[in-house]
Amino acid sequence: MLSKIKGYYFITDSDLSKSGNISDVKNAVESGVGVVQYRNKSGSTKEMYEEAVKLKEICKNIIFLINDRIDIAIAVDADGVHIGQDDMPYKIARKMLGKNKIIGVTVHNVQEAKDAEKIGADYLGVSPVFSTDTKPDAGKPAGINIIKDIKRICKIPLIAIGGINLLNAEEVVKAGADGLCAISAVVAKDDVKAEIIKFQKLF
Ligand code: 3NM
Repeated sequence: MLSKIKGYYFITDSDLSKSGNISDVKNAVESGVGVVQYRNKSGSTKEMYEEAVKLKEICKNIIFLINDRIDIAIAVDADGVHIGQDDMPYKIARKMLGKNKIIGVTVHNVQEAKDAEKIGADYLGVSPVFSTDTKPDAGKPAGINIIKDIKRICKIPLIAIGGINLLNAEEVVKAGADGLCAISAVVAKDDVKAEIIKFQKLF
């Protein structure tokens, strides 16, 4: 299952989306992505649960992850979660989810990457590579070299995120990223599927 964590990695963003998460995720699945992460920072728990149920059905043949909300992941039997440095600690998340679920961890530097791999993370989200308006609290851009530095010492898949678009994505892939996520460069566009396919061609 982990071998699907590569290439273009889709994350929902209903604030930026033109046609909504359900339509975006259908497009992502149709364009052949291996993983979808449901990220919702504003909905109620009930709204999130109900949307996650629908998205999980659409993603039944690919990896379906939930951002941050371990309770929602358990409730809908998602394939796993993606957690940040300020979310539930990895060890507790693992205890709650069990050993068979996927846990990805956001890291901002080499030390966090080493720690996440050592503790058992299944993949790394390296962020923010470039400056982003999509996540106002993402922090200072790490720059392209962070990908090379982490790739040199970590074996688990590395997904780059933050300010990635079609102008800089090739550089991200060349630096060694196994996958990348570009939210605004995809979700805010009229033809989500066409944009995803452009990114997938880089791998
Ligand atoms: N997480 P865009 S940056 C969801 O730094 C997310 O952890 C980040 O959006 C992090 O591709 C980010 O539009 C948003 O820059 C990325």
